[in-house]
Amino acid sequence: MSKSDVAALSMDTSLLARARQCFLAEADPAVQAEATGRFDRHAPRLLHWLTALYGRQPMFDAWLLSLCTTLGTLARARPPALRELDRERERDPDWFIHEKRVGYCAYVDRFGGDLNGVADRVDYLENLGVGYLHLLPFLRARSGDSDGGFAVASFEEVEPALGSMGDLERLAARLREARISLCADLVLNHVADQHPWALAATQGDQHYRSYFYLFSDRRVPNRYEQTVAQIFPQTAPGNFTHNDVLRSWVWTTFYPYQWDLNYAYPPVFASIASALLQLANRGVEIFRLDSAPFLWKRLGTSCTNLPEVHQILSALRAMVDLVAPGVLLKAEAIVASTDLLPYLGVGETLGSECHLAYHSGLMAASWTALSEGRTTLLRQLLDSTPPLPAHTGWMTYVRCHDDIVWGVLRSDVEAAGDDFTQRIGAAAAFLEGRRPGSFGHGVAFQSADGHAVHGTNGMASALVGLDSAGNAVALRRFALMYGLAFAVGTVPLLYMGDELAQPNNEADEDAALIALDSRWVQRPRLDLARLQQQLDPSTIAGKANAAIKALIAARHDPAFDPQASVETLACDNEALLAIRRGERFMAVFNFSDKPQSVDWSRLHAGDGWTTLLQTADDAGDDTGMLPAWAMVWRKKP
Ligand code: OTU
Repeated sequence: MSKSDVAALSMDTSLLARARQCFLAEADPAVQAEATGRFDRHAPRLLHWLTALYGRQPMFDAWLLSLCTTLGTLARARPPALRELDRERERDPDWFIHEKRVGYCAYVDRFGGDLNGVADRVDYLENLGVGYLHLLPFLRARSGDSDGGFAVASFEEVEPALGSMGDLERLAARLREARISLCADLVLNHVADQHPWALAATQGDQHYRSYFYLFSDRRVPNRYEQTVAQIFPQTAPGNFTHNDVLRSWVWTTFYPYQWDLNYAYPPVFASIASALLQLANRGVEIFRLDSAPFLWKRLGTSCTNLPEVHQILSALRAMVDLVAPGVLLKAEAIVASTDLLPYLGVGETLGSECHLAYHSGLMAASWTALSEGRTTLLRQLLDSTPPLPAHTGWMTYVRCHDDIVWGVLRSDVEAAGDDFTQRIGAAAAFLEGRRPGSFGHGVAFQSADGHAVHGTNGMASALVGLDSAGNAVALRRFALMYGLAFAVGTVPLLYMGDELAQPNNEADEDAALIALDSRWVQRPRLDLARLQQQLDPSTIAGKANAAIKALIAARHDPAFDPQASVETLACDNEALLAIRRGERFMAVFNFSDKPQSVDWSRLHAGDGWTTLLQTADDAGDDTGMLPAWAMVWRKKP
């Protein structure tokens, strides 16, 4: 939405006044002033975005007022401990930036067996230095295939094998005690075909039919297919699935059993909004907004990143600020860098959208750099990333539960004058061990024809070639990749198993899953034998663990300012990447297989600077060479 559009939208002040009454009705006098203050600060924004989205719908006013009544009820239901957190964070909106949090991401069953088992591992996380725990989907999923839980059958129940809502509340409280924020997925683009909304639609309920995109024949779907990409071209080709009971084509961007929700129908927004706030009231502090780019469709477009998507997210943000201001929203938008920025509110006059976003372009570009032995694309990406808006941050990561989605780099590669398929195809082939001299043991994802470039799977250790040899050089590559994410991120993420350098998942019991969807190679169970070795420096697990802990510790040095933005430094050597962050921190990374000389004084990091961290002996020496794949962090005391 452009500035003029925003200005053109006038606020219906009488509606706002009525909404205020609905929100504040029955408010306890003790919190009345606080609730009123929040309403006056945030409700105009909420109303603004909801009017933009739904203002022309019949019965808009009545719908909005009933939503505000629900929000008031949810605000009053917020438990005292969470209210305290809300107040703390309202006073300090940069809390998640300056606390130098490190995130940890895991599947409940694979990490702890169930939610109680995860609670038993809180000490482990605390010890590691984690301040944020993202648990992959744990709500009740459909039976049978469920895309790792991303096909949600109930927002109100925990998957029975993982525990109960009570267990979730206890785990959240235990984490809170340890100052670890619990992050959960809010899968808001789709629900499972077994979700009550989908079942009601199948039974012919008109209201619930409107929750989905249903087409009686292929005419309209065919037109959409001309401009809409495919996420799983091999295992779930096309974006529509025929439903025999409904005698309709259902929009299913992902797997056929994941039905896209129709946000043009206001009750969908209201349902998802309450699902979010109910989970927030149980202690979820951060929501990973899964597949955020897909929330709105328009013929003739890619049906991703449309302006309405940003209106929906801005409305959710205003709602969170109003009802649960301690909560953070994180965009999972795996899109080109230029499309990514608006998720953090860049370019919006009213500012606030998500607090955090994954920097997926940086992740993919760092793997490209490792395969090419040169940092040109990485530098280009860092240089084209503008400074962040206030109170927002990048989630940086080396690996996650999904593939490395290469498409996010297409426009950057083309801007560099290169052919995407050729250049990125070569990088992917390298990581997948399909090129002479390659050390990677990755697995191609959904691109079996050998020409198309789609995604690459694999644990970090497999992609850097650590699982087979476990040698010092491979370990340096591992530390280099994590070192970059930790040096440039606001909240860097550690993916479960990487802190022990776990190899690709080859468990027999997962063979069927892996054969169907190779993302399961990077979804192993926590290796308990390696866990025992975490402090043993003679083991690979112990070495990787020490490397990760050193990074976490180095970030806590006062010279490392997470609020400062990252700048690249010229060093006339494509093998190297040199960055500075603030006045007192800089780092140099050698992405090549050969030693490179570093001229510290040219980088203005000579006199008065000392080594904060290094991954090879003597790498920080003023006159020294930087060995192959080594990294040095320097600081000015
Ligand atoms: C997200 O992923 C999840 O992270 C995946 O695990 C789910 O399968 C998917 O949503 C459906 O719920 O579209 O914008 O290429 O990166 O599917 C993000 C694979 C997504 C993922 C992609 C992704």
